[in-house]
This record gives sequence, structure tokens and C-alpha cells, in this order.
Amino acid sequence: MTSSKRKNKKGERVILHIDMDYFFAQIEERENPQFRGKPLVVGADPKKGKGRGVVSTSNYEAREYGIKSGMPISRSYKLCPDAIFLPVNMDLYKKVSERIFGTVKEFSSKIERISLDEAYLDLSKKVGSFKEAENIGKKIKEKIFEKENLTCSIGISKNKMMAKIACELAKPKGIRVITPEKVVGIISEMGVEVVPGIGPKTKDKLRKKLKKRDPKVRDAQIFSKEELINFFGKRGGEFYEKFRGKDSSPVKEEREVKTIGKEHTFQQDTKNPRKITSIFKQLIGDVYRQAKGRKVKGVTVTCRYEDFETHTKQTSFPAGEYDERFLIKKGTPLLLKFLTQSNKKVRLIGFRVTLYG
Ligand code: TTP
Ligand code: MG
Ligand code: MG
Repeated sequence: MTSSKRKNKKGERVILHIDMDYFFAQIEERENPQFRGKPLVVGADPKKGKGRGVVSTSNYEAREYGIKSGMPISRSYKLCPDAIFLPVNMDLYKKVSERIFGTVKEFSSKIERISLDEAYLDLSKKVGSFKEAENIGKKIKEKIFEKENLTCSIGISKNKMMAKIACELAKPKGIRVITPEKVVGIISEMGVEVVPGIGPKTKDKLRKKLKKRDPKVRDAQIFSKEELINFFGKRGGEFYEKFRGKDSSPVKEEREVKTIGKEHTFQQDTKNPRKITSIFKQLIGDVYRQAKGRKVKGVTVTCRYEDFETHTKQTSFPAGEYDERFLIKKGTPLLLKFLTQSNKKVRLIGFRVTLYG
């Protein structure tokens, strides 16, 4: 009997994480089968290496050249000038995503969508064992392939964090179960950055405290909860649990937060406040026109500096139908904070509204 055939203990959760493989690029391959097997990059126009903007994603062939999501498109062109470069066809990807997750929902209505290509399912009430959950996972994969001719990867474990880690380990095209008794052993051997919330800055602090270049979760387990809270504040307490493979966050069913947003990458990085605010107002105008007639309850401003460091600031207010001037009034102070808090030039700005209902 394999360990995944075990019966679940009472109160134990069974969480499934699904993530589509190289999503935008895989859709493009499906639409253009002649591109299969060749490196393919979806993102901004590379204009022979002089284009601005970033790589959205690429297929696995392109990843072998070192191409990654979020990388400047010009760099990806240098790494592989012969790749096929395609623009982002978001309308298509959204439609495909809706269909896929409509199918996934048929397996469990307890679903939380995280992005266009990713969701968590809580199967706790539906299955009696991890083996049963694995069978559901296999069926989901088959169904998606049958209906959409697209592959995905699936991870299953006792909580969201571990299910996502299992999914990463299964990529591409795979399915992986991490049973509760395997959780600590597996996470302990991974780098600390697998823990959600540990980005480059937190990792750097851990590096210094542990005097290790590439600290593993196992190394970070030497800290007591109090020490971690001292280092990182409230988040530290959460890290303590996560270093032990624990994550009690629930799968939050829909009531989908809808947002509408737009971004602008400057032709040249700039610090000119007049230029930046003028583009910013145009972005707000565009977003306002798209959101017209909808109730808005918050705004988010994104700023990416010349070194690619990217930050967001947001503010919320009672939901209502507001005019463009109101959005400018709410958004501008956030933008100004970005311009005053750093001497760096700005590469990209974005504006987004959160819709109500
Ligand atoms: P991911 O699931 O992170 O990546 P992926 O599906 O392309 O590849 P993987 O097989 O590793 O899961 O993101 C899903 C889609 O979101 C991706 O296809 C394109 C888009 N995306 C961006 O536009 N910019 C980004 O920086 C990232 C990470 C993703
Ligand atoms: Mg994906
Ligand atoms: Mg994803």
C-alpha cells in the first residue's frame, strides 16, 4: 500500500493546487501548432532587441536559454534572437481560463482562483484519502486536456502552501501528492524562499543571521517563534509555522475581487514628475472609462523603478460610482510618494481600481 492510500485523520484537510503549464505560451502553441517544439516568448515586442517591456511567459524550450517571466524583453531577445516572439492576447487567455476553471469547478465548488491559470480546491469534505484526491486530480487533468488540449500540473497536500509546493515539484504535466507525514521532511530540504512571504529582502536577512549563502528551511528551524517575531514582526510568527510545513489559511471561495487596471512602460526611464503625472492621468482616464458604471472601492498604484524593483500602494474607500477627478485625487498622492521616497528613475507606472460586487 502506498502512503497516499492512507485514510485521512479526522479534521485533516485535503487541498489541491492546480496551475497551468506555461499558460500564455501553451495557448499560443495550441493556436499555432507550427510553433511547437521551438522557443516561444509571449510579451512585449522585442523590436530586434530594442523593445521595452517584459516577458509575460515563455515555453520550456525558451526557458532553456534562460528566458524568464518578468525579464526585459530586450534581454530575452539577446538570449535567444531566433525565438518566436508573440504579443499578449489577453482576451483569448481570459476566455480559455474561464472555460478551464468552469470545468475545474465541476469537481468541487470550494475553489479559490488565484490568477488566470491557478486555483486551490478544498477537497476535505469530498474525499476520504489522499489517494482519492489524487484520482480526482488525474480526472481534472484528463478533462482539461480533452476539452482544451492543454496541460496543467497538480499538487495535493494538507494545506495551501504544501499543495502549491507539490504542484511546483510536479511541473510540467505532473501530479504530486505530499502526504502529511512527508511534509516536514520535504519542506526542510528546500530553500527558505519556498515559503510564501519570503522574498529577496527577507531571505537576505535570514542569510545574514544564519551566515549561510543559501539557507534552507531546515536551517531556519533553529529560530524560536519569539526570535522570528523579533526579526520580522507579526510575519515572523507565520514564518515559524510555515518553516514546519503548517499553513492554516482557508481556501476562500469566490466573491471574486474584480479589478481593472492599466500600466505604462516609459520609452526611457524618467524622473520627470510632469511627464510621469501626465501619463498617470491618462492611465486613470483609460481605467475610468473601462470601469464606468461600476462601483469602485479602492485604487492601487504600481511603480517599477529603473532597477526593476516594483512596489504597489493602495487606498480604499466606501464603494461608490466616482468620477475621474475623484480617482485622480485618490491616486496622485500614492504616486507622489513613489516619486519622493526614492531617487531612482521610474520605468513603469500602473493604476488599478478594485470593483465592488
Ligand atoms: P505562471 O503560472 O507563473 O507561469 P506559466 O504558466 O507561464 O509557467 P509554469 O509552467 O511555470 O506555471 O503564470 C501564468 C501566466 O501569467 C503566464 O503564462 C503569463 C502570466 N504572467 C505574466 O504575464 N507575468 C509574470 O511575471 C508571470 C510570472 C506570469
Ligand atoms: Mg502556470
Ligand atoms: Mg500560475
